[in-house]
Amino acid sequence: MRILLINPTTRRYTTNVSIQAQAPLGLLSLAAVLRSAGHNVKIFDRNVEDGSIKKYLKFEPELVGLTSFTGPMLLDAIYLSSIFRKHLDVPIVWGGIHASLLPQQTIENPNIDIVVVGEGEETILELADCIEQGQDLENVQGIYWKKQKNGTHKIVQNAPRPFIRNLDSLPFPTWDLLDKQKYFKTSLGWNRSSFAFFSIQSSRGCPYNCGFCYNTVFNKRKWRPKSPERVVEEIAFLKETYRAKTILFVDDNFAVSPKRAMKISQGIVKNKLDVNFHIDCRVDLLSKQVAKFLRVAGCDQIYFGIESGSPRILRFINKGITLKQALHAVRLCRELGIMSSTSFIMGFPTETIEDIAYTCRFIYQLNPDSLLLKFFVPYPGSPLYNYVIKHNLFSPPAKLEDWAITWTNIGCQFSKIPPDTLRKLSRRTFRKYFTRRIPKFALIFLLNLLKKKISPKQMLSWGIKNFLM
Ligand code: B12
Ligand code: SF4
Repeated sequence: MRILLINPTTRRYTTNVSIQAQAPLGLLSLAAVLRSAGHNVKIFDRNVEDGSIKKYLKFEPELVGLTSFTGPMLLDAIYLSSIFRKHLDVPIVWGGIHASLLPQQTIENPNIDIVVVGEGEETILELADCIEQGQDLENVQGIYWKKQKNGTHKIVQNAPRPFIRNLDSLPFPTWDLLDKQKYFKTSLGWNRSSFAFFSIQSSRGCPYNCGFCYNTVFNKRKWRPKSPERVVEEIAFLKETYRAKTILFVDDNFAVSPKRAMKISQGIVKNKLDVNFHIDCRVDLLSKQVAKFLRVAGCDQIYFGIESGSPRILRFINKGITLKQALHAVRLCRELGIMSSTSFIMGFPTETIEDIAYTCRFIYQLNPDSLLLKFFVPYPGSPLYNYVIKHNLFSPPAKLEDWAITWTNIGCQFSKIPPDTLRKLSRRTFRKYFTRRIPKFALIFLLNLLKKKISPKQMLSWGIKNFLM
């Protein structure tokens, strides 16, 4: 069966979310399973090949699948669904995080026939087989679908699908389906790692319960790891096949098991894989022993979600970390030569100007190598989403297309601080942080300029965006 999997773009609709093109790993994983079963799969990534609709219509797919995050990319996904619907009489299937968190509302959209809830490898395969053989979809677990009868339809919710038991059983993602150069060119990085990075998901889910995170509903607080051996094999495959130099682990929480993290590190060293890699880690999970193992194996960047410098807010969002742990983790990175990348979120419900002042001071004290300042958005499925609805701070959109939200267009105030003031405070915090690091950043900019990794125009626009606006 010919199957087209689409990664819709956010670029056309906003610049207010992180929009660098990254390979759509979820689709690569679905494609791998489908291809192993003999299906003919293509991937259309609108982030890197914007105007290629005609090319993919010519492929005449017999099933079109689209992925979804909450946010402006939904507008593109709806648009593309309508285009494919207009030209082809084939099932339009939605999956991914947004569709999984709000399946009923998603399936109500007239351009969508089937919604796959949760991880999609087993479901898409069963779906493709059923559709190819003209069978009914009654027994496919994990879907919402439109059952046609006498020219009309009714929405049917099938039984949920259990999690995949053994993630090692999944085939390697189909990187060969992508023009990798297109991703490498658009990625910007600030450390020693190569721009040409490959992503790997070495585990799924997370046992924690942070208030703003999708995990509680999507992964039901379960953490399911691939074995260290399998992870090392996947790195070796990317290295041998594509000469991969940098690996980005896109796990929700890479280091839930310190033992596994160390075993993966040992495997990388033992097999002389000679790669750099980046992970996401909670500050309370990074011990000196684990950090040393990671460093020796090539870890040169760790991304920490710290989120606030106010102990009260940390408790409110159920982050379960302390500022002391954050300081310790960042210091450890500095000591070992690992770049510390940190994220903070402003605008949580109940947050006050004093809380933001704590955050600002804490960032200054922490002095991480990189800083991402975001604003709170109540993503469906998160505990704080329920909180803001309960406290009448947010009315959830009634239609799929109205979920094209970002902090700038959401039109709500969740914290005690008016949005304009919050924006100003965020800029001030960033400037204070940045000013202190000017010598270091100037050097990095210069090196990036010399190596032609960044153009003077990009540098200028970055400066204007962060300092003049
Ligand atoms: C890498 C990443 C990015 C990359 C882009 C990735 C990409 N593919 O385009 C970048 C850095 C650009 C990014 C940006 C953003 N991201 Co992001 N990102 C991730 C991250 C860490 C990994 C995604 C991934 O590759 N997962 C691995 C694959 C295997 O899983 P998957 O994509 O979920 O796919 C599986 C299923 O969902 C399903 N499936 C997926 N698609 C489809 C399609 C079909 C047809 C079917 C049947 C099934 C199916 O099957 C797949 C295999 O099981 C996730 C967290 C996470 N661990 O998932 C956050 C995450 C997806 N991001 C998130 C957010 C909030 C953002 C931003 C808004 C951040 C910001 N403020 O700027 C932006 C929005 C970007 C946009 N396009 O709109 C949230 C999404 C919440 C939500 N409700 O949608 C997440 C969950 C993080 C979090 N903990 O909150 N992100
Ligand atoms: S924010 Fe990170 S630690 Fe918290 S629940 Fe989500 S993935 Fe887990």
